[in-house]
Amino acid sequence: MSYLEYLQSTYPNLVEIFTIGKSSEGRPLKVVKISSDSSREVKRAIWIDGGTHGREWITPAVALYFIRQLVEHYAKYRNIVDTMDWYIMPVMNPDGYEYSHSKDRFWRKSRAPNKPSSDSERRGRLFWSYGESCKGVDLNRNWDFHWSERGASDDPCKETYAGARAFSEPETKAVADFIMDHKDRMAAFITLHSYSQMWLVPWGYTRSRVKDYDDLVYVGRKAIEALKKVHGTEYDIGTSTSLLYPTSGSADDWAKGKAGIKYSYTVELRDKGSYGFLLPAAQITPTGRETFAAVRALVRAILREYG
Ligand code: 0X9
Ligand code: ZN
Repeated sequence: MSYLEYLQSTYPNLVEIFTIGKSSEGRPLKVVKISSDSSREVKRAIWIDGGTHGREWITPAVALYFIRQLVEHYAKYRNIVDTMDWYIMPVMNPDGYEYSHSKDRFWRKSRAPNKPSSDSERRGRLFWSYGESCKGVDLNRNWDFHWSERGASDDPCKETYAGARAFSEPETKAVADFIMDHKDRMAAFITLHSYSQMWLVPWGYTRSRVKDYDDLVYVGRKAIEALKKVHGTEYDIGTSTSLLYPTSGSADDWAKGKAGIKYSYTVELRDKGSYGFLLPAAQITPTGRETFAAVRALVRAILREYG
C-alpha cells in the first residue's frame, strides 16, 4: 500500500489509485490505473488481478512487479503504456491474504462471516458449532456466470464454497462493477493464481469450446513462448476442464461470458508442485520477470490484431 502511494505521488501523470470497495473485514480494495497522456481519446485497456486466493502469495508480488516495471521504467515500456490503459489490482482478497500471513499459511477463501444456510443446518451443523474453516467464500466461485453449477461447494465449511448467491461477496461485486464500467475498452482480462504453470482459457464450466478458442490459444501461445525465453520455464496452455478440473462461477468465465472481454485468461504461476504455494523468495523476481515478458507479448499480439 505504501509503495503504491509512493508511486502515485511520485508519478502523478502516470498513476492513479482507485478504492473500488471494501472487503468483508473492511480493508480497502485498491486498483492501480497506469495510463499516459496520448492523443488517442479512448484507449483500449487490460485488467490484471492477483491475490484472489490468500495463500497464492506469488500473485500479488507479480502484479506489483508489473506495476513497478510499467511505472518506474516507463521510458522502456512506453509502446505498451501509451497504447493501453493498465488496470492492476494486486490483492483482490486482502482479508484472506492477511489471514494467510497471520494465522494459517494455507488459507484460500475470503474471511466472510458466513451464516449457516438452511442447507447446512439440515446437515446438522449449527452456528455455534461452526469451525474456523466455515468462514470465507472462494472468490473464484462467486461470479455471476453459471454460478455454482459444478466444481464448487454449497457448504460454507469447504474450500470451494461458492457463497450464498452469485456476487454475494463485496470483493467480487466491487471488481465486477468496476470492470462493467470499462468493459467496452477491455481487450484482455488476466487473473493471476498459483500454482502449476498453466495459461488457462475459458470455459471452465463446460467442456464445449469458446467460439474463438483458436484466437485465445494463439495469443496465449505468444505469451508462454515469450515467458520461456526468459528463464526456460515451461507452461501448458488449454482449458481448465482439460488441464485441471471444471469449475463454475470463476472470474475468467465471467469476464468472457458476461463482460464480453475477448482475451480472458487464468494464469497459474510457478511452480509445478515442488514448493507449491511455498515458493521460495529467490523465485519471486524471476517469476515476475518471465510473467511480465509473457504479458508484454500478449499485449503486442492483441495490438497487432486490432492494428
Ligand atoms: O480453482 C481455481 O479457482 C483455479 N485454480 S487454483 O489452484 N489457483 O485455485 C483455477 C480456475 C480456472 N478457471 C476456471 N476453471 N474457470
Ligand atoms: Zn487460485
